[in-house]
Amino acid sequence: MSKNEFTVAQLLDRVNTVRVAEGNPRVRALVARVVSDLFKTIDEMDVTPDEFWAATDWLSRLGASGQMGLITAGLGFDRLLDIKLDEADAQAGRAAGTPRAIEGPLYVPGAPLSKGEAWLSEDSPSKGEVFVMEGRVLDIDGKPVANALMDVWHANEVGGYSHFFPGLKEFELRRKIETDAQGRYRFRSVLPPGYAIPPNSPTSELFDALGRHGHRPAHVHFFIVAPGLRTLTTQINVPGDTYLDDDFAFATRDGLVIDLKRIAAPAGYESLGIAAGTQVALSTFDFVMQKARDDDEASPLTRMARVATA
Ligand code: MBD
Ligand code: FE
Repeated sequence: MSKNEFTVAQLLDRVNTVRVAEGNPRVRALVARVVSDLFKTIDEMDVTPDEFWAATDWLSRLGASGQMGLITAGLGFDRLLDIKLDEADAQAGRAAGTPRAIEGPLYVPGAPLSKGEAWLSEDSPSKGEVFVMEGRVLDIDGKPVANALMDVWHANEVGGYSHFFPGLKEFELRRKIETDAQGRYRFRSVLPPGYAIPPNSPTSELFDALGRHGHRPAHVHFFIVAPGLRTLTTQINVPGDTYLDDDFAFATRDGLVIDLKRIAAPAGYESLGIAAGTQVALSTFDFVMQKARDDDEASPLTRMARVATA
């Protein structure tokens, strides 16, 4: 029998078993599974060499563009991971508190920190309705959480996020707010519109080929950390958006579409630059955090920071 002439099955077996060292068993098992599935896809769907090399070229361009996180969101992987966590929580009888929602690829660490409240659009040319969101951070027993650290970030009026979109200031529409002694937070910003994937990019290439749009409904991201509590990554949605139930990232959730009241502001918001009588879109929303089962669940690290320290 020849040592160097293979059938597909023999080649796959060689690829998946050849080694000179132990390596990492988990990585070995995962790569073996993925390679096996791809061999099968190529074999059963008669993938041509041109199709295969076009796919690798697209992946190379995707990596170089920094848009990997758009593709994982748009193909449902971010939401899949959340559904898996929700399922584990339901199994463990700990499905409670504010629902989690995807972090997305557009978080940036290091936003300015302030106590109790923040003005995300202060010193920024961002346009839009004056938006005020306020409430408390609570634990699942309803106890206010003082000194919780809340990162909040969202897009500007054209769907651009600072750091990723040209022309915005470094931390424009990004802040970190520490809740006060009563667990309260509040912020002023501009009400964001939706987001759309960049045109003429590896991401738009794929979604065009799939006949899909690349729109996310208007949303605001949150990442909340407090000692002993399970870190909460979530997102609120602005009601009424065309894409509310048709998010390209599949990340809208019941319970996270806020109520918005268009009112004339009462007194008490002057520190956010809002004189009484100013028209504002106001939302009151409490975030409810689970107890952490271990230190890892209370980790202050966002998803890519976790990878970097793993
Ligand atoms: C976003 O604003 C976002 O939140 C996600 C998940 C993907 C692309 C843009
Ligand atoms: Fe987003």
